[in-house]
Amino acid sequence: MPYRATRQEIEAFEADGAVLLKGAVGPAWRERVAAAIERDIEDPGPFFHGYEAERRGRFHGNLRVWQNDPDFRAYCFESGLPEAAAQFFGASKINLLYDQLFVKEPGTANPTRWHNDQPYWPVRGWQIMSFWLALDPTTAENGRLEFVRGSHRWDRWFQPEPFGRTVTRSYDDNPDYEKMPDIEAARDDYEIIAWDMAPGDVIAFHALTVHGAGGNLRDDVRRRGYTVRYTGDDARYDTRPGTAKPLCTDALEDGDPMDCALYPVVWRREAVAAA
Ligand SMILES: O=C(O)CCC(=O)C(=O)O
Repeated sequence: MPYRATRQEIEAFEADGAVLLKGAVGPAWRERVAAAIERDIEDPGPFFHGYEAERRGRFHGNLRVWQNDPDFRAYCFESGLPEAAAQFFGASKINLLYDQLFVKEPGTANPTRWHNDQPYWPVRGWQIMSFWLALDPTTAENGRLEFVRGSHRWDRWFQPEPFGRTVTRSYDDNPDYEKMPDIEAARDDYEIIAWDMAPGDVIAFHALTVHGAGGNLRDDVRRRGYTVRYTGDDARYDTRPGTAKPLCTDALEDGDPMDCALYPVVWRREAVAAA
């Protein structure tokens, strides 16, 4: 069954830029995603961006994994999250932007730096969001996500930087972007929101919401997160500098609607109405 966002969840998303969807993903999907994660760790697809941890542990990151594994693909297309995205925006059409893995094995102390996502992505528009699925119990001790409440409405675009010291991927400078302030050093100046999560809980958040995560300081619990990102009616391909190269495509020109093989349409209101 597609997840049905409540009015309160939609209002919280609009006001805060992030909302917890308790138990949004059931055990059958979780099992399929968890098995696909192990397959990707064993034999990563081409956009692997993991790194050895500073002391112990290991971080496995990868993106566009839906193109390598039928179970990731099925989750992105059929899990009901596209329809949930349509509910959050009142959209008539949803495209898959991409999916991404963030696995912090026990003891991986590296935090996820504070950032907002849209500066990394070659897309403009407001209807752009992510769903971060927890596969493990996730708390402050093993790297739960944190969000700056309402920061999606700042209209501030922060210069992308690589995640993790050993990652060589770089981003072109964009003169219209600004440097991310040191939020960690001034946490009291921001209203930071976070939720402990159980497996199957999802956080829905806007592409401009500033967020980060702690390291996994537990020895006994993994922290497997799997994010799927969708765009709605007003999204247009954007060739501005500074975006992630694996998300750029020659199939689109600046200003085009997203529809193409890389960004497939995964939900349409008229198709649902016709059915
Ligand atoms: O899981 C993490 O540590 C980071 C997740 C994230 O930044 C995202 O999904 O946009």
